[in-house]
Amino acid sequence: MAMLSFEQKYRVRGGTLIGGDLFDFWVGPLYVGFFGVTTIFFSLLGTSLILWGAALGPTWNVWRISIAPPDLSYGLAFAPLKAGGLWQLITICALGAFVSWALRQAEIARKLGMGLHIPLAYSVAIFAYFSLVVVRPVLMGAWGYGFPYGIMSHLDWVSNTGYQYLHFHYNPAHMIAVSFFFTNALALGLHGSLVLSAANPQKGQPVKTPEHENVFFRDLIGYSIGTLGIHRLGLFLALSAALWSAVCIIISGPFWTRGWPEWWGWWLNLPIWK
Ligand code: UQ2
Repeated sequence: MAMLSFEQKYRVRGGTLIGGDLFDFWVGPLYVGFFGVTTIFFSLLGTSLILWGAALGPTWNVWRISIAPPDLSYGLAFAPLKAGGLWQLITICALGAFVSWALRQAEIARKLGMGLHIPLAYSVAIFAYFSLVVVRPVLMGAWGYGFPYGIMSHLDWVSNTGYQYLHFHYNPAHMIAVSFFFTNALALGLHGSLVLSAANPQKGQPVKTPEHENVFFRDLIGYSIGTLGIHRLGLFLALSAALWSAVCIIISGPFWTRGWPEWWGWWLNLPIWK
């Protein structure tokens, strides 16, 4: 439930990272701020460039529209707009919008006297994207190693890139990332179902408290991580999943060029087998 009269108390000046009072105001329920303006700017410009790229053809089928990065022959140089330059500008706009959004989160958190956990967590998602379209392409010497912006085309890129290393599931960092994603889904499943089951008791029964939640898991597995603990665990699992995903793609190419199954040769090559 929105409590605008209560929220009014917290709608105070200050906490901005740049520009002082400039843009330090609200429009309806939304805070504007310097980074609200830059978010809108990069989003509109980036979306316009995507539409321009789509208009260049060859299709308006939303599943097949794709804006490709430059050919590998352009290396790390700027490419002509119709030959990957649009992809480069769109990438700059995307990063501009994402980073603006993170800084907007930081300003709002500072206004409210909160910790910076939210912008920090969101920054890890930005880093996962950054590692795909900037870190790895720069380490490999060409923007052409970035992924194309299209619904089917980016899936094709993932499949092709995976097969270039024969069997990507043998990538040890990929194994760790996948394990974190699955464990994250398990933890959120446990948490969501536990909270809803406590908040929705049988007919005529009062809503239950965290004491009941603790007892449920102590009865079931002899351990409850607690209400604060489950959120710390969830944040850890989610950030770990994104960070290991970044690791698994950054090492593929810049630090390992053969098939990933072959990497496990280190085990067979141990001197203990001699
Ligand atoms: C819990 C608790 C919650 C929860 C959940 C648990 C009251 C509302 C889900 C149970 C979680 C445990 C035992 C950790 C499971 C570990 C992994 C790695 C999945 O105790 O406190 O708060 O939502």
